Amino acid sequence: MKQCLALSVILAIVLPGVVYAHAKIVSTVPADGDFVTSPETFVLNFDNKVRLTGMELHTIEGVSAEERTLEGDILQLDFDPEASARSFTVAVPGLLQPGEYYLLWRCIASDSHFSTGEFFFTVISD
Ligand SMILES: [Cu+2]
Repeated sequence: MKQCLALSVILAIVLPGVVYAHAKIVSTVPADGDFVTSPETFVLNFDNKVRLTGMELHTIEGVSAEERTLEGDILQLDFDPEASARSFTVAVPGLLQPGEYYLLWRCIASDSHFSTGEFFFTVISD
C-alpha cells in the first residue's frame, strides 16, 4: 500500500512533464546572424504553443566586437499577451537604421515553463 502511494506520487510529479509540452524556438525571421534591409515584421516559430510574455528590440552600440555593449536603446514590441500559438508575426514599428540589433523574447509554454532567448541581426542600407 505504501509502495502504491509512493508510485502514484512519483507519477503525479513525472506525468505533467510528459502530457504538457515544453517549448523551444525553432526559427526566426530574420534568422540569427542575418544581414537584412529594415524588416517590416519579426517572425518567431516555436515547436509547441506558447504565450509571449515579453519582446524587446535592442540596439548594439559600438563598432568592433570588443566595443559592443548590449545596453543600447530598447524598444518594446507590440504583441498580444493572451495569444497562444506556435508562430508569431510582430510588426516592426518604423524603419530601423542600419546597425546591429538583437531581439529578446520571453514566453511561457503549456507546461507553464518559462523560456527566454534572443537572436541577433544586422540592418544594412538598400
Ligand atoms: Cu517545460
